Amino acid sequence: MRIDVLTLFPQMFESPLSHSILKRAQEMSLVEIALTDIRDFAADSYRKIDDKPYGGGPGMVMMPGPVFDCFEHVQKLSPEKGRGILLTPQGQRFDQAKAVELSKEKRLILIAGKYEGFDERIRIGLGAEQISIGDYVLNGGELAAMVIIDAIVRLLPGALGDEDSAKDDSFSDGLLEYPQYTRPEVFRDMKVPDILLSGDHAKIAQWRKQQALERTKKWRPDLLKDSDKK
Ligand code: 6GU
Repeated sequence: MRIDVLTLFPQMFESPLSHSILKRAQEMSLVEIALTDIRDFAADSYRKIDDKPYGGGPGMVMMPGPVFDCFEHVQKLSPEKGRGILLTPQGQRFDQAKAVELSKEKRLILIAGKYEGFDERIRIGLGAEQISIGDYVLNGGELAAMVIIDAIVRLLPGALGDEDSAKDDSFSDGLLEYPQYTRPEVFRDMKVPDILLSGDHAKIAQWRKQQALERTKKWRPDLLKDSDKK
């Protein structure tokens, strides 16, 4: 998979991309992540990429020229056309189902902008879908892009090492994850449930399913309502 990110702050991505699973997935060539600075496509020597909104109002709006030029340049960097995604709080909410869907693409082109917004012609002209990571406002799309990259890359076959570990995650079956324990058997008077020490794998699987269901009911009943609708 190839992921291109168009951003005004490519350096923000350095640390998240150079640690842990994201680092290893790139080293293993499961994913190639390329960052392009939108400011390199500014038309003037001041490297201006935003301007005051027509009609007045606070903040600055990203100009269409640099984003279009940057997008068209990036698209040519690889033969695969790619699925364009605009990161904006007005987008469709990102969730695990979306992560699974996007993890099957050959190429994604993520466009991170300033929170005040994009000139409307960017959305219309690029025909990109809009994605938000939740109902709150971030200063820009960069952190959202990193969240999306992280959620997608861990789903790529081989990324986690242990093939089964993504399947058991919270949300992958619409439920929260069952409780996990490791050594020691007793910690500050809290004991690991006997069933997990029993060696009875069928009973353990049944117990885990039950636990997952109970904690979802208690902590995230909205998830159960969602799954009724499907
Ligand atoms: Cl994708 N961008 C911004 N600026 N804020 C957000 C967001 C994206 N998703 C949630 N809040």
